[in-house]
Parts: sequence; C-alpha cells; structure tokens
Amino acid sequence: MTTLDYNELLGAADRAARAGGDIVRRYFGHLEGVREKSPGDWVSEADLASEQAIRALLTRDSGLPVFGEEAGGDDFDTGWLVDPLDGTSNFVHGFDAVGVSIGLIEDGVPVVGVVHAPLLDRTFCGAKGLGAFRDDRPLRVSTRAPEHGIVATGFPFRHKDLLPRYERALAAALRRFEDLRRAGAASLDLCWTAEGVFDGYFELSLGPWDVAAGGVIVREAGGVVTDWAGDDRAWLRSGNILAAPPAVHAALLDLAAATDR
Ligand code: LIP
Repeated sequence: MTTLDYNELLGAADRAARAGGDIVRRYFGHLEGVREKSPGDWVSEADLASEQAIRALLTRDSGLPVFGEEAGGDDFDTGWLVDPLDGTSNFVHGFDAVGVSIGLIEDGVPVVGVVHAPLLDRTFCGAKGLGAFRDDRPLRVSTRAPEHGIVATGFPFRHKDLLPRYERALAAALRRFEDLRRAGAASLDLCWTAEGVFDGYFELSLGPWDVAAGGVIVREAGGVVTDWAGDDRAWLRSGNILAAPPAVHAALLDLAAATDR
C-alpha cells in the first residue's frame, strides 16, 4: 500500500480548484447553456467546463481516480470527490456565494479538502493532521454557547419527502440557537463553520462532493462532523450532516434525535 502525501495532494487540489474557479468567474453573469437537470437542480456551461479542467489537473498531478458531480466516475475508496460549482442556483441568480470543492477520500474517509470561492476571492483548505486554513490564516471553530450561536443550514428543496423531518429540526433549531442562515452553498457553509463565522451547520441528503472537502476542513479546525445519528463516517454517503464545534454539535445531535419520528 502506498502512503499518500497529503501536503503534495493539497497542492494538487489547490491548483485544480483555482483553475476551476477561473472558469466559474469568467462565466458569472453570462447565463448561456443553463439547464435544469431535475426540478431545482441546475447545471451550466460553467459547471461542465470547470469539472473538465479540474479532472485533467487532478489526474495529471495525482494519478488518483476522480468522481465529479456532473460527469460522475467509477466508485472508489481512495480518490477525489469534486463539485466544480457548488451553489449553482446562487450562480444562476447572480449571488456570489459559490464554491469549487475538491475533497480527497482515503479508504472512504475524507483526508484532504480545498474549497475555493472564486467570486469572494478566498480559498479554504485542510488536510488530516496538517490543520485548516483560509489562505494562510489558520482556522478555528467558534467557542460561542449554543444560545448565542448563528447556525447555517440548507433546505431539502429537492427532496420534499424529507420536509416533515426537516421542518421539525428547523423549528427546534430556531428555538435552541440565536439565529439561522441559509446561504445556498454547502461547501462554504462548512468553511464558514470552520472559520467560526457560523457556529455550526446541518443539512440532509447532500452529495458526497458537496461535503467531503468542507468536512475535513471543519475537523481540522477543531469541529465535529457526523450524520444525524452521530455516526462519524456515514455522513459522507448519506449527505445527512451535522458539523459544529463540540457544544453546538451536541445540541444539534439532541435536536436531530428529537425530530427522528
Ligand atoms: C447545493 C448545495 C446547497 C444545497 C443544495 C445543493 P449544488 O449544491 O451546496 O447548500 O442546499 O441541495 O446540493 O447542487 O449547487 O452543487
């Protein structure tokens, strides 16, 4: 078994994310080629071109397999999970909260992550044992008490069957925390949690490409990442995620358990 060099792979992910981000920036405000894959699920020329550029660079620089949101790929235990434009609805509406998200999983566990926000001009990264950073600044999750926390979330707008449970969680979260935010790009919600801007994050049924990179970044910033039942691996596949500093994570777990009816 070869050992992965996380530092080197972080460099590869960073180059690829910036290349994807350059493409996203060029297309912003030009909406040719936007189409709806399924209700509320948008794809644009920018997603496709960004993914193509990212794939080519990751393959050239690492030789590891790539699975992308748009073009898919083979299943693997060790390889790259890529969202070439996270927050496509934001992008289509001209809202600049979008991320290019590249996560590396090793034996099914996220170990390296880069989230580049091309329209906000910042890049978040993290790797197992190496810490988490926004550009060169180390990241740390917040220490606010849950009742003073502003917690991010995303609505399951494409999965109406999840609404009853989600609505119970949303109502409980509004009571438990000071306030909530819904910015529309899961990868950035996770990075803002790692940065201590948000005090936690919860969402249901995301894609692994939405959360792999941000999940490592939160963990390396001192946060806890699990699914809604507290499992620390299953969140990647189910996309049911709770990510927060320990005290807010505990509050989110209670709330998730109380709404599991
Ligand atoms: C989106 C997420 C967003 C979530 C949506 C969607 P996409 O990613 O980042 O937060 O609520 O369900 O998955 O599809 O724009 O890459």
